[in-house]
Amino acid sequence: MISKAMAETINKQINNEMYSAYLYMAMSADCSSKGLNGFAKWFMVQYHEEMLHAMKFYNYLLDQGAEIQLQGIKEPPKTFATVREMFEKTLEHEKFITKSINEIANQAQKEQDHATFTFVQWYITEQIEEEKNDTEILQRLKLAGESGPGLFMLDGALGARAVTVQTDFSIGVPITGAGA
Ligand code: OFO
Repeated sequence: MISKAMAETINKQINNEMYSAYLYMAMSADCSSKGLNGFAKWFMVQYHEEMLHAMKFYNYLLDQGAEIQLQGIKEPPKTFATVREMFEKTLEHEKFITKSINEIANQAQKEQDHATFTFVQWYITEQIEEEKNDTEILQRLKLAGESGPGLFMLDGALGARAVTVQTDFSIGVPITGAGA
């Protein structure tokens, strides 16, 4: 069993993760409307990853016998000036998520909640990957250029990204493990 305060924090984090999914879905839609189908796919794969992040927290609360309290999801921006702006906003958002994950770990330590502290380690590692991916794509955008053949090439490369995470949550979500 976890504390009420910890359940509140995790419920808030479910909302953060759902907003992440929503934000990347909005970016995917904007890329699609601009004919950038590779970027659109990359962001849609990211959407699935974020849904998994939300559902892992959701299942953790259920496993701990805590109450699920779903909150309203903020509206994401509809359009973005450039692809570079999307990735700058993505990186900025992921830094915010890293901070919120670290705060969960801090709270768990303070409460001597070893279960949550262990559980959140998966997210701490995941955030290294998230920030790294966005930083690398920003570097590639700088090298390739934001229009013409460079952008077209990068669109093709990012379109190769495939969904590798669990997308069916009716079967539960393991607390640890790669399916995760
Ligand atoms: Fe993008 O890591 Fe969850 O939010």
